[in-house]
Amino acid sequence: MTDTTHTPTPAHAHSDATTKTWTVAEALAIHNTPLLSLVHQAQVIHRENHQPDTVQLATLLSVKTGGCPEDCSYCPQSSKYDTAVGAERMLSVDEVLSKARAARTAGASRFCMGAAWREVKEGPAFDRVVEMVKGVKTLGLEACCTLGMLDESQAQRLKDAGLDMYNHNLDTSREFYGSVIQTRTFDDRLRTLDNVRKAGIGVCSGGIIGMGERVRDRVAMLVTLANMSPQPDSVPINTLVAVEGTPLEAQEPVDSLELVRMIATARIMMPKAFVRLSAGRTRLAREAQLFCFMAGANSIFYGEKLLTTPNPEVDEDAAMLRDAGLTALKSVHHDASIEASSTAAAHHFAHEGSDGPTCGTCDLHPTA
Ligand code: SAM
Ligand code: DTB
Ligand code: SF4
Repeated sequence: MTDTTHTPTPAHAHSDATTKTWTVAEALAIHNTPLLSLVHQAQVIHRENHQPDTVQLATLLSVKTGGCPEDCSYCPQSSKYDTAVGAERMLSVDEVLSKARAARTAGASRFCMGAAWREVKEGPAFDRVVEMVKGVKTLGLEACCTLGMLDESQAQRLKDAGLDMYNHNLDTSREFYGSVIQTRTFDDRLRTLDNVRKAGIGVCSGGIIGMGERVRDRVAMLVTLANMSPQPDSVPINTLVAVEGTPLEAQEPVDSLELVRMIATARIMMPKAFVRLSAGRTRLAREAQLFCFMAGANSIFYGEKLLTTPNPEVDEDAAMLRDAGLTALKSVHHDASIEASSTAAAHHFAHEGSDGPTCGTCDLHPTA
């Protein structure tokens, strides 16, 4: 049970949130604030730091699925567990760029490529990822990768190819980490994040709730992230997708209000970060998703699949954003070609649900 009996901390008390050293006690106090006061504080901070009514759309693609040697208890791609996901061949650069083009047409500004690897190894597979990154940049999209552990020179190679962001999640607290993953350590994760940061690539790091951790573990993870210097640029908050065959297959789903608390706490502690409402959206009614946006989430994974599990349909998301008057964020890098992609998003949302002959601009929608 969440303790909601103490006095809420006023928003202005966290004005130095990006540079202060956070403690678990402070984070817990924020997290356990009465919900409406918590969401109000988070929304005030959100508006001071971000364009309101705007959501970043990032499309994910698994470029190398399954057969991973790691034992992450939540993951259907681990070869240690008997799940419906098997080891597949790596996609070609052309296959990936065709998916990236489709994501741009649908209105995404960021394209994130994932591989079920423990770590990057020099060789043809990594060379191919480098080509994928260059190609995605040529399309005017922001490029993100999540490939497991990286050393400094590999991070530099990705940076030279144009990589904007690297996703590498802490997943949970240092204390709970060993209950979820045994084949690598929390410090291994921190080392890769340092290598990413040193190369000048944006840091995307967050975690998963609903794995059996305590609230204390959730906020301790946020404390580690918020005490990084600088704080991460993006913080994905996933709720566990309990996949059959994984050790966590029988976990009870997280209550959506717990997710709202986690997002609001992340927003207050890391005012400038993009807080991404990540895996688990198919279980959320759109009202719950909008409550997450109220609490400071301003990014989603957009596209009918995450890596191996379903995500809401593009049309469903487009309708939710349209009905709430939310627009797709233009690139955070303000590149003219990316503006073109978000114009495509605006176009997609405007046409969504309208009747009439096919639109001459995109061939996808009826004209308004
Ligand atoms: N292999 C790389 C790694 O672990 O960093 C990259 C891909 S891995 C699938 C990326 C992240 O997806 C994990 O760190 C975890 O946070 C998230 N993830 C994986 N399976 C999940 C699940 N069943 N539910 C929620 N999030 C999940
Ligand atoms: C993140 O935090 N969540 C994404 C992305 N980063 C790579 C992955 C979610 C994966 C959910 C399970 C699956 O689809 O396999
Ligand atoms: Fe492998 Fe990443 Fe899945 Fe862990 S989360 S098993 S490292 S793909």
